[in-house]
Amino acid sequence: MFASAATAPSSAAGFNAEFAKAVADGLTLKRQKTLPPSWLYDEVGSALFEVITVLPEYGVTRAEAALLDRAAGEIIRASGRPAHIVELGSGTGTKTRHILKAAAHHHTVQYAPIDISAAALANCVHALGDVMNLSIEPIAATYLEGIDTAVAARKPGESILLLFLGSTIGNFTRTEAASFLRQLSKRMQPGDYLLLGADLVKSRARLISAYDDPIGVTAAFNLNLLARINRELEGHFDMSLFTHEARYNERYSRIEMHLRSRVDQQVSIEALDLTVPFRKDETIWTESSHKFRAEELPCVGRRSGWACVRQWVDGEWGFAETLFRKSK
Ligand code: AVJ
Repeated sequence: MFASAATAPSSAAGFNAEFAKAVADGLTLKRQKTLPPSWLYDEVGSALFEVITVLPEYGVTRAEAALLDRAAGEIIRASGRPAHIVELGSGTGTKTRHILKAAAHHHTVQYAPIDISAAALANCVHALGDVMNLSIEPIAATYLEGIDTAVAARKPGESILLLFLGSTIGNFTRTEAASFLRQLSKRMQPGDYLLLGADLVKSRARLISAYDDPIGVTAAFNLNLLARINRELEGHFDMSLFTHEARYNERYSRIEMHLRSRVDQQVSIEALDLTVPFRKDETIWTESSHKFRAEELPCVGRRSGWACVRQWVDGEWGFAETLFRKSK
């Protein structure tokens, strides 16, 4: 009676109409059931993702952090010492710290992390609160809405450096990525820059172990999506009846994460008034993670209103940081 509200896990969150709609839409598709990857990141999923970033098999985050550590000064100089830094997604700030410190070395810099998760923004503000000469203005919104807000705060003559790090771009198909970059370009002014972090194509074996690690953290990260449906939408998924699967699709050079049903089964989701049938071996496709060739990235930008200024590549893991200037 008394302590229940205080002790209930905050992940036993309330009803989210957008999540409900995404689940109802994705699990009633006739051919391939799918769920968008953004829903992997509730409180539990975000904590599991943090663990993924330190796994020896997942080199993405380490490679990017090392690149940004090494190149931060050059990036800031090459982007004309921007007065504003706007980041799509707030992460924990560990990678961004290098850039912010380099940018705020000579003058005060405004930093606007954009994230739909208020909890993620709070973590970010806390993590970066100690960087000198930095004014942090978090924006709780979708990426494009957030950019509109951030752009409105700029004064004449001040330029913006947009950060889109971590290979989040990889969640888009190549067509979607190009149109998203075009949307970004449209919102920017001449003299603005974009720094894009993208994971590169590497051997199938390395990719598979990065997305199907031996201690099962990525499996837990993926299965948590079903647990989230149970928590938030009164679902009845039995996690032991699904297995995590990471496939490499050579044709599109992307990892595809799935949850595979071990048996024929019916799963009810009470809050949606829905019963979902699964055949044995049928899957829910939960994420795509596209891998790029370093030379491909300047071309993608060029077709979407961004001219490549410079690229930094980590050859050990295979990760690229590409700096673009708004073209037209
Ligand atoms: C955060 C989308 C870049 O695709 O590598 C990590 C997410 N999924 N392991 C990625 C993820 C499984 C990650 N991104």
